[in-house]
Amino acid sequence: MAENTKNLNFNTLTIHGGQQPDAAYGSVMPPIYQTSTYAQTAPGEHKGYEYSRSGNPTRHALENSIAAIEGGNFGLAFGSGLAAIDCVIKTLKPGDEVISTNDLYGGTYRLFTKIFEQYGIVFHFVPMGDAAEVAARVNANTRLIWVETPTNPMMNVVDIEAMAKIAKENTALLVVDNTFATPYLQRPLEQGADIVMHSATKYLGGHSDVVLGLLAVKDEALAEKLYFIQNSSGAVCGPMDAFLVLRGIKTLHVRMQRHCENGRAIAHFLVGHDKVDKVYWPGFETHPNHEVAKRQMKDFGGMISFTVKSGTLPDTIKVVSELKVFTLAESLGGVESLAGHPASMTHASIPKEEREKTGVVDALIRLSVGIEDEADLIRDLDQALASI
Ligand code: P1T
Repeated sequence: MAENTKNLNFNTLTIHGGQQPDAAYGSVMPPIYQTSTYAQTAPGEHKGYEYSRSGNPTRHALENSIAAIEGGNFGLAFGSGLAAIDCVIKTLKPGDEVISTNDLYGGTYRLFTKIFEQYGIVFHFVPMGDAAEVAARVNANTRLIWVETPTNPMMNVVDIEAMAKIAKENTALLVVDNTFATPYLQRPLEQGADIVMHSATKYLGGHSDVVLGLLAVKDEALAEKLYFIQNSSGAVCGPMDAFLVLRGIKTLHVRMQRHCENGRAIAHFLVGHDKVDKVYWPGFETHPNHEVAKRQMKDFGGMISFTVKSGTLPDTIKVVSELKVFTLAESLGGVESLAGHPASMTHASIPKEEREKTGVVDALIRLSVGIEDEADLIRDLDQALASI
């Protein structure tokens, strides 16, 4: 991170964190260095870059930005969120064990169970509301505690400090997938995590126009280990995509503020609606982890899940299909509001009996509340619910 940006506050760091005007012409945004390679004056003599898998100035600008806004010292950018997760798990070896949140993004679950279990890594999926339950699963082989908070799609909130304590006592590392909260709401590295991971495809990019993953860490030796894997496995992002996420991050704080305001309004609208049964949003005092959310998050975000009261699949499909301002689509975190049906979309890769244990039933709808006009969003949900 650039020396001159170290003491700035978050709303300034999103714009300036780790950034310098470009050395060549002083361009304020880093140029998109769309190049695979760099001229050398003699073998090994170059200006800091030799091949774009190993390093690219536009990617580095983004890597410096994520390090700055997460309060880390090092950042790494990948071709997707899953590629970033893949890099973290590749620090392990056969026989190593991971304790993971039981309710997490379906693609993460698929990567863990369908790919890495084949290589002898052992995963335990544990509800993390009660830290004692996690502590009880630790053994001599535990290397990582993997936390997603708030969880996708059930909005459970995991106590990061409690997990960090368990990790430290057992010389394991704590990884936090901070995709739903973003560093605007939640600061895992300051709360004791070793690695922060992002699907930057979501709020950091913020405009649903790019797929990209990020990691941020404080520790240099850990950063070097991850960099070795990033370069060796090669799942880096391209410079254009790095540029887009860098641009997105500059408005993160402004967008998040509105996501939270709209999210709050919609959560309260849904909770009083006669066609709606349960509403999952950590801002409610009745949310089982509300106290933890209040302590570790600045606000409660724009992600909400709810169930349709009739509980039937046809009614649920009808509601998401009738929406006109919300778009029925996978993904989240963009300026536009999206609605999803986790059971058949984002979490279809989790076996039905597994997903239903965590609450991902057929009647569940997930909303990514965008930054449009609040009244238009509420009217849209109201007319879709009125159709059943
Ligand atoms: O899609 P990708 O950039 O590879 O990121 C994977 C990922 C990791 N972690 C969380 C919490 C996520 O939500 C995701 C991706 N999620 C969706 C595509 C979704 O609609 O939930």
